[in-house]
Amino acid sequence: MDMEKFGELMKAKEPGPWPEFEGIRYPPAPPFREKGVEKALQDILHFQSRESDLLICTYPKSGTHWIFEIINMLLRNKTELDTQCKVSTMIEFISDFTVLDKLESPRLLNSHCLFNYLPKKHIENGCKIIHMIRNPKDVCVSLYYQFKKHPFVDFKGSWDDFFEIWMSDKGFYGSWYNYEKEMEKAEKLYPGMILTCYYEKMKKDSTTEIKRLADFLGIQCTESTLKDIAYATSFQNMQQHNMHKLDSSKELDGKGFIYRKGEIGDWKNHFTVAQNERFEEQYTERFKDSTYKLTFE
Ligand code: PPS
Repeated sequence: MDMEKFGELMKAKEPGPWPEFEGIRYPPAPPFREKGVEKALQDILHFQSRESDLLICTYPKSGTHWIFEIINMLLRNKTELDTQCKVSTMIEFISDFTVLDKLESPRLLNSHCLFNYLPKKHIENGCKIIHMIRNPKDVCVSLYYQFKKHPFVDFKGSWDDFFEIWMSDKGFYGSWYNYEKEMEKAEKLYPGMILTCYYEKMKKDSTTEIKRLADFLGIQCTESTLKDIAYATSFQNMQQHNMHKLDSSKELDGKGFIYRKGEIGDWKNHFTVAQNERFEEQYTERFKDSTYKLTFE
């Protein structure tokens, strides 16, 4: 979809009650508002996938824009940032899927929806999924800034208020735990179909992680190209060059929430000792059986 049109659609409505379905809140994107969440999710399930489609799956604020650019560069064998914004291929933000018909294969799609709501055909075809995961404390902080700065979310609360929203699983797309556990289950059920990338590993050693990604996608890449991609997709470079892409919050203070800080451990600047203890307790309880090993600094 044309970015200007998308921006207009988002602006056309006053902030209203957040779309909700089965106890899960969704962002006020056009399809959720126009069709209702249930119908929008059904449409995604029946989306006509191509066998060559690639799908990036993330819980919000886990590095979606970052991995989108990396994969785009690998696919195009280029080291320039894409002119498209990742939201233009974000399936739950698209009201009419025919806009995706015009895209050349392989199409690079993305979604924050739970695994069970991803296009059935994509799964049946055994098409590749790239899943990025980030430590939930930093996800929580990043989401707080999105809530605070996104004019269509209209969140006027404090960090303490947002922390409670997170703890009660009331952020967008439901609980982080639920999302990641569903993805982990799917990874076991469909061996070889899903590659999980860790935000923190990507940050600490981008070249090695990009090589792992290239291998998964079956793309040959020289060491020098890998390094160039790592440089081009560094936070500083993406922040400097991608700010013009849809990030409505930049109008507020010249800084957006999509390319905010891009660091590991910003949670330490927000969590109180008591909040950290409560978070740790919940994390230990709800994520104890997970094979995903996350680092927080
Ligand atoms: S969204 O809106 O849910 O799609 O956001 P998403 O892109 O998943 O996540 C946004 C956070 O990712 C950070 N980011 C990066 N980190 C490191 N390197 C690069 N290149 C990069 N690009 C984006 C971005 O800054 C957001 O995290 P925070 O902690 O808020 O800065």
